[in-house]
Amino acid sequence: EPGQQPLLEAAESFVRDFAREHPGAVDPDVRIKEIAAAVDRDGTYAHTPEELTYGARVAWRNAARCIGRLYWNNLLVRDLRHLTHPDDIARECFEHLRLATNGGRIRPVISVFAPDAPGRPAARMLGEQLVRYADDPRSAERCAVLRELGWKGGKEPFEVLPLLIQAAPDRAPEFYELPEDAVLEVPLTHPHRPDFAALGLRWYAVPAVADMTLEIGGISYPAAPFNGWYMGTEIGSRNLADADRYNQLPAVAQLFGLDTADERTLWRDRALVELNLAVLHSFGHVGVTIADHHTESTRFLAHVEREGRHGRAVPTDWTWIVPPLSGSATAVFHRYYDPPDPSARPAFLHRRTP
Ligand code: HEM
Ligand code: NRG
Repeated sequence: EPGQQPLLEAAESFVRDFAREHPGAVDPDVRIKEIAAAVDRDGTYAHTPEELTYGARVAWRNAARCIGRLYWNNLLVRDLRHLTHPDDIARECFEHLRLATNGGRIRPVISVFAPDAPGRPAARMLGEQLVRYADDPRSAERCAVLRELGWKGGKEPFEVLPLLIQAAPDRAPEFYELPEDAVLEVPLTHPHRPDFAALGLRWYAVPAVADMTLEIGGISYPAAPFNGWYMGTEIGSRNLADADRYNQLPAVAQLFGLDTADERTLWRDRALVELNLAVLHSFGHVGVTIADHHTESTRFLAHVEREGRHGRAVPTDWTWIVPPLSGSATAVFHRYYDPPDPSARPAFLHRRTP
């Protein structure tokens, strides 16, 4: 049927990539015929567990904005394709966080729930990440939806928001409070300033992106939350520092007695360094994995090297890879990269959150 041409083409291209990178594992022509028959019968097809694992890992490998790709082949892939009900998805998201947290030794994990099927769009998560705070301006929309659904929380600073899961695009979402044992958090302290703790800052241990669709071989998995560990600058230079996020640079500057009346004292820059230092120090202090931007930059260049030895390009978005602190002092600043390829698949794709 002509409407299925793009799906079959995408599936064939994926199966050939899989076969090329797994010599001897499958005969791609046999597998492609099998898929064509399934698509003819059902309008869709199912990945084998091996294809799913490979597909999720290559989607990470293809993420042009991600500096953490050195470990793409170690992603732990949880095959939860049999789950469609929000209650089950919520329960397994809690378990995802426990597995990923691993007592502080963060493990990269993805949980893949049921894919979209013809005429049957799958469940999806509303909200950017599994863990987010109610008073973070980035969460305003999720907060508003939660309140409409009757959620009464969000009065304290750094309150963890419930998950919001929609069974289908035309269904009202349901919400689920995260159990305490699923969310590890780190109170921020500074290596030389005991009074830093009084700022009352904290952040969660596991960045688990929940609002991107994983696309493999023409199949869309809208509920496929994934996590690695944090790079310190994400928290210290952006989440807590951006004027439209927690906007903490003035408070940090005041604590350190910096002159904020004159831009040329570089009080913003000095406050950024102290805040970033506090983030790395605090995570280290409580034994939670976090990367500094110099180390993660060096790792990324090792990744580019190794991929080159395998004859693969590393499509990269310079503007996202260069860290938002001391860019030119990191190794990734001083070169150009293969351009991002928006048509590369498998991929994590942004979708509009309704
Ligand atoms: C983006 C680091 C693991 C997929 C990013 C960014 C950083 C980063 C710093 C930019 C984020 C921003 O500026 O907001 C890391 C580190 C990891 C890791 C240190 C440790 C292992 C992963 C994993 C996946 C992944 C496991 C998927 C399986 C992505 C994607 C983006 C991204 C798709 C782009 C997100 C967007 O467009 O909003 N990563 N990452 N990363 N990462 Fe990673
Ligand atoms: N900047 C966001 C997180 C985006 C993804 N970053 C990662 N991903 N490290 C923030 O919350 O600050 N990951 O999968 O590890």
